[in-house]
Amino acid sequence: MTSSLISTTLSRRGFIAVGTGGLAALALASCSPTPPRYVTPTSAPVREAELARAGTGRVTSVALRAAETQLDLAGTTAETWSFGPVPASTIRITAGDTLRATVSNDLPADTSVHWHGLALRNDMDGVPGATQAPIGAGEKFTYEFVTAQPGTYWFHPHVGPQLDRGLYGALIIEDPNEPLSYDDEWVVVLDDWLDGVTATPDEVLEELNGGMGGMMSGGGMGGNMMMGARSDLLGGDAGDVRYPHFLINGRPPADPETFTSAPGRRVRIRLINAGSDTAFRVALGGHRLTVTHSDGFPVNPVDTDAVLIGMGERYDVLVTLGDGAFPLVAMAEGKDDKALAIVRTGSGEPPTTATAVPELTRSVLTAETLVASSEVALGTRDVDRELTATLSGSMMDYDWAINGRRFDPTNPMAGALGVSQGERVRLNIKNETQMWHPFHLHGHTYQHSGEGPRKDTSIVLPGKSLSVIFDADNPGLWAAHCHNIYHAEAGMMTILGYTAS
Ligand SMILES: [Cu+2]
Repeated sequence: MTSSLISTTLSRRGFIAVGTGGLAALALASCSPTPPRYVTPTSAPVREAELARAGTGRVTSVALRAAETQLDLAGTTAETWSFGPVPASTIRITAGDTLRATVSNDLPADTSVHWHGLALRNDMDGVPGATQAPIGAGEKFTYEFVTAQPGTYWFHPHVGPQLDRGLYGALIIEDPNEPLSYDDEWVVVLDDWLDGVTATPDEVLEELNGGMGGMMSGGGMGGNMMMGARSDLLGGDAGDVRYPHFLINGRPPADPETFTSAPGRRVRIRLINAGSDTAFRVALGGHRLTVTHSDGFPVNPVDTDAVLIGMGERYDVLVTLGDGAFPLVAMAEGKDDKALAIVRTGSGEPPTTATAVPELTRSVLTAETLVASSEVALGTRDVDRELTATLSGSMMDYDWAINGRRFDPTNPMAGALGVSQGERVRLNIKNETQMWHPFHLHGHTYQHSGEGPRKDTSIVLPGKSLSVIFDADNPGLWAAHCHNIYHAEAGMMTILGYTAS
């Protein structure tokens, strides 16, 4: 083994990785005779990439306080963790400006904040074990970075299954030269909820880690594992976890948010799936949706009746409003339940979850049909490097993995995918499991092969492969993982590392 040599090299550079189990040197275990050295989050290439972003110098400062709280779900009180309200107050900033977010951790546990979808400086990506030490209980950490690309993003912790609590919010990066015209803009954050109602996310993870085998032998009978969630759109098994509530902007259907506008007005709706184990099928009763953006990046506009949105994905849609009161529904795919908000432009009884929404079963858009706008298409260029991420595992042993390896936070670079700065990279994501996975790459917005959309999170169906292209232009160590938080925590995660020259 030469890993000790490599960890010596890295520790001499002053870099220490911190896993959830405690301090650990960043050991680069590898079977090859000369394992690669990777650029570290605090290295010169990371600083140079940030300088190249040429920000405006204007700074937007926000304070995020993570703390224990109570969420009122139409009469059910849930003890949870959040950044104030659920979702957190939306952060808005203009592209090119610097976001300075000071996070105070008043939780009884480590935490962090990951800025989902942003090509930001690596040391601000919020992944303990790869890009920073966790923010300990009682500690503060200030994230500061240039927001280069306009679009719909969001933020959440990257520690354990904390994502499945109330610790999330939208991050909207406005385009100073916005090409779309619309009268109103609404942020719609979808979530599956159980924290403080039926279990905590940590209890769910423990139950799932026992696997279906453990459950059948009487091990984990917590009743949070869901079997038989079926969705044709997702190729079969839709999810692992049973949720008592599905929320839009933190509210259940019995106490829905009402968006008020007027007939004929054009609305931009920014849809964000902050769920942990649920894909949603979203429609607005009585309306067609025009999809304009996937994961923050523009696509050639497409009209549809509904969109399918996996965990971590975002879609922007434009709608011209009719006259009346309409249900904005997010059907929990395969789980026989839904989230609801109300759009009101005129008189009429408020819709409920019982209101028929025929749009849900008409045309349902998925990313495969989208084409990137020409201004964000990556363009033709020879591929310099081809990488494969094979997704494996099953419900039986809950042994989710990438390239045959379950992520080990004490040895995060083991099995890392290496790239060199400046390369055009093809990444083939092969799903060899019997379940769909929303694959997410940090720090980059790849393009689905061919003319496909720019995205950072993509649904990969069971038994299928997805090929994506990206330019390795953001040096550092970047997590790549399933955005089912329970799959990621069980091991379906790896690191994309830029090799040091
Ligand atoms: Cu998964």
